[in-house]
Amino acid sequence: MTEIRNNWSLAEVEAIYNSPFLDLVYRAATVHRQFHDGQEVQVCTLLSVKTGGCPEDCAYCPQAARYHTDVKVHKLMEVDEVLSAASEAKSKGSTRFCMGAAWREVRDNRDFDKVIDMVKGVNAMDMEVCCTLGMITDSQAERLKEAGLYAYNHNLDTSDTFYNEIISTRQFDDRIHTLENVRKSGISVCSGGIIGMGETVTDRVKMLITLANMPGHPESVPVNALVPVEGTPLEKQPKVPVWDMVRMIATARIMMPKAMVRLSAGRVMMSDEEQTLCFMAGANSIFSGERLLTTPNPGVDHDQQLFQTLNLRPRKSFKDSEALVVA
Ligand code: SAM
Ligand code: DTB
Ligand code: SF4
Repeated sequence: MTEIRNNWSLAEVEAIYNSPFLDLVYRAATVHRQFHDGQEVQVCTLLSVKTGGCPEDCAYCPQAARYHTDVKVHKLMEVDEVLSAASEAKSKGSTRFCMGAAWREVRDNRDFDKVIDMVKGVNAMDMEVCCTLGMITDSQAERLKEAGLYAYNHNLDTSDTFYNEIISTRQFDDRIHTLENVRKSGISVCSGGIIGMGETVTDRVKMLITLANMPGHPESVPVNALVPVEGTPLEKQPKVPVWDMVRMIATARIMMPKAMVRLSAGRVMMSDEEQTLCFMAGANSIFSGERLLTTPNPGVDHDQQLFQTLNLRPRKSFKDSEALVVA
């Protein structure tokens, strides 16, 4: 049986990432089947509850105030609007609902009180509720946990060494610190990154090692392909080759066998066959709906068709916590 490890070395993981393509996919698919149902894919929905106007300078992000993109700034949504979007997402088959805010960090103010009410409301709908709000302190994480937050997303995005090329307004260690606060509070950790920003394979592998060598692996690892947005410094980046996406997903799957590996941003640029390769390589979750946070995503109908073609079943919510209770 595959063991769960926290001592991955650079040379070893580079060798996995660079191994012959079909062997890599076969190995990842094998590990995937040891830990997951191969026919099950979780369908999640994202909602941008506070859009644009962000003070940070993340080079990929259309929501940074300093870049001139088409994103319209929108203040924090009202709780009832968010809850009706969550209920619609549930009716369309989503079992996890993730609310994103274009904040550098959470502040202890009325907006945070509102987010707490959103979390309580979505939790009461029997969906896994997730937030991505920027940096949080330990007491903010505890408050979110008490409100019923299931998971917190905070991506490392890239390696510690490449990080400064992409973001200057905060440090890689700030990200790690927030993830520690999330972990301590008992909230499920969601952390991954983006490929296609000009990083090397070593950067990709180093990011995965930082995640997989944590004392506990993140329960959820989103792998995003950069969606180049006009007006951002990365607008001219070439499309990520599907081969890279598959290698990244397969390597993440092999290193973190129990995690949900999420085929996240970039699906609009991929054919059905390309997405199928990603599922084969161990991806077992997608974001559904016309929009991610601000950029386009394949529609629900298209995804349902693909699920039918591949005989995939949507995964029900809280499966991980059930496994914990049984174990
Ligand atoms: N402001 C919070 C933060 O930075 O943690 C939460 C929202 S932020 C938009 C969430 C994640 O979206 C980022 O960490 C990044 O991985 C991803 N993201 C943003 N823009 C993207 C793009 N153009 N292409 C791919 N992923 C992107
Ligand atoms: C993640 O890793 N990808 C999602 C979710 N976590 C929050 C966000 C992707 C955002 C893509 C750019 C946009 O739509 O604004
Ligand atoms: Fe702000 Fe998050 Fe976008 Fe960075 S990724 S600019 S922190 S919204």
